[in-house]
This record gives sequence, structure tokens and C-alpha cells, in this order.
Amino acid sequence: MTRSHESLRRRLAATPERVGHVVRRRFPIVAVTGMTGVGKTQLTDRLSGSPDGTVAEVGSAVMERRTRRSSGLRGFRFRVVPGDNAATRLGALDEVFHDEPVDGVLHVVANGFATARRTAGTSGGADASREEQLVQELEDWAITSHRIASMAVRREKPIWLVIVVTKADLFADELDEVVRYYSPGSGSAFGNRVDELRALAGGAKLSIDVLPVSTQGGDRKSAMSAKRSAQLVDALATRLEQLSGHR
Ligand SMILES: Nc1nc2c(ncn2[C@@H]2O[C@H](COP(=O)(O)OP(=O)(O)O)[C@@H](O)[C@H]2O)c(=O)[nH]1
Ligand SMILES: [Mg+2]
Repeated sequence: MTRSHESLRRRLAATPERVGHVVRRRFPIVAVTGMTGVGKTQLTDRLSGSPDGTVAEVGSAVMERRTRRSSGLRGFRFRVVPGDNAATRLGALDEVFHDEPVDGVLHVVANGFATARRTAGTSGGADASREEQLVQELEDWAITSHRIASMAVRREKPIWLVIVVTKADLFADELDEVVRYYSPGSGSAFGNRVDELRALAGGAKLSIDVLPVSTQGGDRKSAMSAKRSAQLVDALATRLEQLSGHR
């Protein structure tokens, strides 16, 4: 061993936490799931602060990747899973929940206000009613929660889930009620399904939050001020940092 090697070895041995720090520096990976049109892309762009110039079409068929770089060494890597039930979705679900398992999940729901995907060449069929969309959210959740459960039982490491209720500007005056609908222990159709996941994954392995956000607000038609909607996004970002041990 050369002298410089030896001194390097000694320095590394003397500062194990520095070495560990370098290894641990990789940004946590966050899966963003939920059905098409709930607002996954817009939310992820807001959180990563990088809409990269392109306005994604509602209902992307491919997995979108974004990185949030916060001050210091903190940050996140987001993986937006396509919402439509296509082969690409199954591949993306395999990637985030099996091949390169994520540290946490943002599951996005919209209280039945998903935007229908524009189909090329048609003026669009009848939009699904809110009730139908709420049923679709439950079906979509069944697929994702099953994947979360199998990832959780395979792993030692605890994982976290945030159920993000987007489009809060559309139901600003019933926010508490809507958040309750998506919450564990609420006895609602969705809440019961969240309870099932918690029972399956084990409470110690999986933390669950429910947080409302809006990426719109402030314009004349909006029932929510720009300030309030920015606060909700900030609160979600802060919670993400806490869950990842960034602060
Ligand atoms: N009112 C309202 N509309 C939103 C919000 N977030 C997204 N949208 C709209 O919902 C549609 C779907 O959003 P997108 O991010 O493409 O959904 P994705 O298919 O889940 O990626 C778009 O037309 C957005 O402008 C929100 O917070 N409030
Ligand atoms: Mg999208």
C-alpha cells in the first residue's frame, strides 16, 4: 500500500460517519401514484420546481421522472406512475414497488374531480360523474395499495404514504370533510380500504398521512387564494422532508 493510500485509509477509518454520509446522500425516491387526471404531473412539477418547459398531456403513458433539489444535500427523486391501466403502468408499478423500491409514496386523489383524458379525434364522450369517479378512485387505490402492502411486508425498512387530496380549490369549504373521507379510521368507503392496507402492512412499518393541496388558486374563478394554495403545497413539502428525516 502506498503512503497516500495508507493515509487515506486512516482518514476514512477515523471518520466513519463521513463515509456513511456520502453513501446516504442519495436522494429518497418517491412514487407518485393515482388515476389519470387527478393532478399527479402538476403536483410533481410544483414540488420539484421544474416543469422543464414542457406541459405534459393529461394521462401520460410513460413514467415521468423529476428531481427536487432543496438547499444543502436534501432532495427527492419523483417517479410519476402512469394512471391508465396499460402495460406501461404495470411496468412502472413493478419498477417503483419491486425493482427499485421507493422510500415513500404520494398517492394522489381528487375527490372525484379527475380530469378526463382527451381522446384524439373525438369531442369526448360523456364525462364520468363524480360518483363514478369516486368509485374509480377506489378501484385505482386497490391496485396501488396491494403493491404497497407487498413491498412493506418484504422490507425491514419502514415506508411512508401520503394520501394527497388535490384540487382542494374546487371544494375549499368542505376540506375537513373530504380529508376525513380519505383518512384511516374514518369509516368511509375509502377510509376502510386504507385501514385494510394498514392492517396488512403493519402499523409500525407504514406511516400514513392525508394532506390536501391545490396547485391552482388565486384566479377570479378560484375559491382558494393563491396564498392559501401555496401554503398547502409548502405544508406537503415540509412533511415530505420530515418523513425522509431531512429535518
Ligand atoms: N382546479 C384544479 N385543477 C387541477 C389541479 N391540479 C391539476 N389540475 C388540472 O387537472 C388536470 C390533470 O392534471 P395532471 O397533472 O395532468 O394529472 P395527471 O394525469 O394525474 O398527471 C389538468 O388539466 C390540470 O390543470 C388543482 O389543484 N386544481
Ligand atoms: Mg400526468
